[in-house]
Amino acid sequence: MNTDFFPMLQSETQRFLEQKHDLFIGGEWVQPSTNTYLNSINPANGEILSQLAIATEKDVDEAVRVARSTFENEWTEVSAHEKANLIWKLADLMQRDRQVFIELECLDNGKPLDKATYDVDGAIQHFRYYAGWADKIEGSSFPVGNGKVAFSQREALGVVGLIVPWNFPLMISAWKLAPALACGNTCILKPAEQTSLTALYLGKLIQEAGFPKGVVNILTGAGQTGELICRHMDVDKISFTGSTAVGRRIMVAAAESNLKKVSLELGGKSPNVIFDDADLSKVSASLHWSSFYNSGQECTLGSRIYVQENKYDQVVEQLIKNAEALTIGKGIDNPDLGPLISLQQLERVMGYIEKGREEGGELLLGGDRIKGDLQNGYFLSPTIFSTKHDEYAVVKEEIFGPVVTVSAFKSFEEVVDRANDSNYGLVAGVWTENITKAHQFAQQVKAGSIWINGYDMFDASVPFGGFKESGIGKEMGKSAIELYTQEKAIWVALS
Ligand code: TXE
Repeated sequence: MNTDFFPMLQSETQRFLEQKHDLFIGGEWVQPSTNTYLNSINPANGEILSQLAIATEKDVDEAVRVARSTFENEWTEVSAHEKANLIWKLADLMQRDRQVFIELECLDNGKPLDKATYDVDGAIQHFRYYAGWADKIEGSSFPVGNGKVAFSQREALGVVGLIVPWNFPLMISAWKLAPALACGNTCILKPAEQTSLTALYLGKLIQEAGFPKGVVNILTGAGQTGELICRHMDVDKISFTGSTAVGRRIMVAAAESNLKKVSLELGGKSPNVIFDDADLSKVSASLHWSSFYNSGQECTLGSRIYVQENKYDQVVEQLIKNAEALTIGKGIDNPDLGPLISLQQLERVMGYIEKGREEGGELLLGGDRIKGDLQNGYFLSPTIFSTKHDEYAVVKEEIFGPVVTVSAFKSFEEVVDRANDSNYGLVAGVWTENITKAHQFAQQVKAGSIWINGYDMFDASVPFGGFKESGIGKEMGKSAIELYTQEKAIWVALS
């Protein structure tokens, strides 16, 4: 670890980085059974940042055993009010150590400091929001009559596996952990192998908050560890965010084991549509962010831009200008864009850029790895392709890097068809000052969220999740309560 890289870190962050990180099972930090660790790399300089335990089958078995026992014997006995207090206390501790989380996220993932701050604050908001839900999970009663009474209650599922990707490590952990706990489950959290530090630090605070041991267990490791959790016969549910390919494997694993419940938040290839009656000053303030936020590593990226033909040149010129002005650098220096997460991801994205060129896309900007001071990190310049065909791989497939395509359209009907011409259906953006047109678009486009005259609008209270191959189930809001509970109907015969 090169400490010159981050001379001004909080001492708590420094201390945490210097540790070798073990597994969190039954409220204790334990070595992995085979004593093997993986190196997690700082994406801004390619150097080793931390060492993470690899959880094996034996470790997964032990974590599930403890989680089951805690669920049956202790957590179920804790009142809903007390669960709410514990979750709220965890949020307070996160607030206290907010700066440590920000620094860890920024180093581990490469995020700019202000974007890491947004994530940490969002994660804290999630814990507070779901603390509020813990004692409000209600059932229904049904007017069956005929000398009978019927009502339902929502119960925890039991042991849930929460598998998290590397693009929003703490935020997505919170999206899953907060409702799972509020609903009364015990949890096995599996962060991504590239970015486990904030989840592990959260483990320290879970210990301090006083949750019963074994309510939250944190297993680090690569995909094999995730697969073991998904195939385990005593795990009741998997909540996964990641690639569509792994999402399919998880459904197979669930089907081939105990038919555990599965919810998936997968990829996207989202259309961002600009009509000629849009307020172009609003578009200009947003379009470079919806195209390149988190260096394009976000499932909601507005990666297919469609501009109505008579405003095409103007919008594209402004987008290029704004994208050129984006600063690129190490997250800790708070640029606009940080590095990609890994060399593998960089190569994958560069491969798409090459393919885009070969297919006949016109490269309007970027396409290059950044050299000079940043050459050891995984930095890529914002890249814009103008495309004439929607069949190009760069238009069809999720790239997950700072690469967008732009093309012109003539009519409302045409652009709705093109927006819907995708296996994905996560989100869609639309820009117009005509409220009727905006609502018609929202009705006709098949996506889980529609953003009108804005982009990447999120709140803990609003459901989020994809249509089509973008996923199954909705996270956030009241919807997540349904994801982490099951409804039991109870009948009474009165005579
Ligand atoms: O994701 P993976 P990767 C997309 C994006 C990206 C591509 C590849 O297109 O380029 O996926 O990224 C765990 N059983 N998204 O390969 O493999 C893994 O350890 C159970 C979109 O890094 O899906 C990690 O914790 N778990 C996305 C998590 O799954 C398994 C965010 C995600 O890794 C597993 C990330 C298995 N067989 C990537 N294999 C989004 N929707 O935001 C891996 N994992």
